[in-house]
Amino acid sequence: MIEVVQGDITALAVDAIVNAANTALLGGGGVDGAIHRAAGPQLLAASRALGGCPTGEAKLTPGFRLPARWVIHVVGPLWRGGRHGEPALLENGYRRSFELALEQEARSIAFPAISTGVYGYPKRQAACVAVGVMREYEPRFERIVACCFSADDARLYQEVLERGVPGDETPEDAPESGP
Ligand code: AR6
Repeated sequence: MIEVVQGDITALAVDAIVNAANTALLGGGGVDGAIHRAAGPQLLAASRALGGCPTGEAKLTPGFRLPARWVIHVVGPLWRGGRHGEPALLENGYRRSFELALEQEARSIAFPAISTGVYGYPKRQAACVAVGVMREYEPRFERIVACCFSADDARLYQEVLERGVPGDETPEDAPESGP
C-alpha cells in the first residue's frame, strides 16, 4: 500500500526512513538536518564511517534515537535542466533505497520528496518518478509512505497516485488483477 502522509518524516514509526542527503553524508539542511537532529550525534559518527555516497546511490545506518529502525541515505541529483541524467539518477536512488530496505527485511518505508528542495528538481516530475518506482515495489512492502512536508506536496502526490504515472497502464484501462 502506498500512502501519502503530510508531516515530519522523523516522527514516523516505520522500519526505515529515507534521507535526502548529499555525497558527503555529513548532514546538511532540509530533511537531512531534521533527521540528524532527531537521530542524535551517533548518526553523524555512523555516516562518517560510510565514506560518502555517489549521486543516485544509497547507504544504510541505524536510526538511533528515531522511531525508525533504519535510515537509508540517498543522494538525489541536483537539477541542472533535466538533460544531465537527472531522471535516471533519481529513479536509481529510489530503487537502491528499496533494495537496501529489502536486504534488512523492512516491511515499511517512508520517503521524503528527494531532490525537490535545495536540489531544485521540479516537484511534479519528481513525484512521477517516485510513484513509478513505489508502484514497482508495492507488492514487497506492507506500507510505503510518501512523506510530504507541505500540504501542496501531499496534494500533488495524491493526484499523481490517482492519475497514474505517464507510461504506466492507466487504472481505467488495466485489467482487473484480483482483490
Ligand atoms: N520531513 C519530511 N520532509 C521534509 C522535512 C521533514 N522534516 N524537511 C524538509 N522536507 P531537501 P534535496 C522536504 O532540501 O532537495 C540538504 O542540505 C522538503 O520540503 O531536504 O534532496 C542535503 O544535505 C522537500 O520537499 O533535499 C543536501 O545537501 C524535500 O524534503 C541537499 O539538501 C527535500 O528537500 C539535498 O537537497
